[in-house]
Amino acid sequence: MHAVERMGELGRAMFSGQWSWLSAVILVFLAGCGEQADPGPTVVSKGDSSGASTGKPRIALVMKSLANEFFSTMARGAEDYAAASGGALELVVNGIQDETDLSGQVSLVEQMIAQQVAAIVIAPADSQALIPVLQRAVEAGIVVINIDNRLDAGVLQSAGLTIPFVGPDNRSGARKVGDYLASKLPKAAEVAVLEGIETSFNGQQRKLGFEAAMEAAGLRIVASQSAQWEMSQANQSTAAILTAHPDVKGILACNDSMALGALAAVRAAGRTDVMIVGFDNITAVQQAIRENQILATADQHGDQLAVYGIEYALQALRGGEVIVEDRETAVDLITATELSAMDKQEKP
Ligand code: ALL
Repeated sequence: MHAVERMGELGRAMFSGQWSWLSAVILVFLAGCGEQADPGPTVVSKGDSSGASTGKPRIALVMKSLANEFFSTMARGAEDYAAASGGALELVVNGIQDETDLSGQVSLVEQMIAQQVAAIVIAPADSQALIPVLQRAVEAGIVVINIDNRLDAGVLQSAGLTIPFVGPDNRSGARKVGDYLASKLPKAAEVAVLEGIETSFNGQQRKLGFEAAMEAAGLRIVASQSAQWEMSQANQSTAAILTAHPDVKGILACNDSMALGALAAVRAAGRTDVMIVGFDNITAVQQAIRENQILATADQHGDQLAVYGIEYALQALRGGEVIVEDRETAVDLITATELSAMDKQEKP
């Protein structure tokens, strides 16, 4: 059963692209009231990964939280690619229910090993915790490609593993977003950082990029804490930060879900003087940028990330070659200016 079929109205709206920042804010409040939309399964998958061999390579895309639009966009990009490939591959799309469900992701990889897929393209929920199960996949002869969040280089090395990585330079992406925020605030202004899951390499890199931008501009980070990539946690953290540091004028969120959670808290506090930035360029944040509610985000082209990983996997499967080279993908600053240019292109 497709994840969308199990996620209720809100999930359908998100997957169909009608997800507005307003629905995001509503979700924060629903979560806060303990009245969440149908949570659906912990582990979801799409595709016949156990079916009889069709002669085509079966490639499993293993993602993180399907409640995050970033990953539904990624899934769509992969599915479009598979459909356009004229049946060159069989795609199995998997994801977990929430950002912190590490054991759910480990068990997804175990299922893919048991089902003898040819390749696993994975966005790991944690840079270290997934390595042992991925090692088992490699030992089972499965091609493994790491996308989006880089696996820990030291742990890979001590396991004797080489897994190619496809993804952006998160530090420089965050630096661009941070520089833009800094250009809008006076020197010495107070800001706060909402971090991703602390053991995620991409979250760590984004934090470093934000810090470098703040330092260069002379802005003061007065609070920095993990909100686990989650909207509702970001909502709570931001509310607490605004109370403890009423002079905070900027929130740098390491992803867009947290930027939306921060936005709900800023509005609930009746504040109109706090600028928020995020990272991902999801549609709800694009809308909030157009409405001057959020200042900027970074586009890391989520729809292409899995595609590049699948291409890498196919290359390895066809040629039997061992791919060791990483592939760096683009990351671009998105502000109201970029969005209005994009809107004009779409509607000339
Ligand atoms: C990261 C992605 C996105 C996303 C986050 C939450 O790996 O790059 O920024 O929002 O995961 O799972």
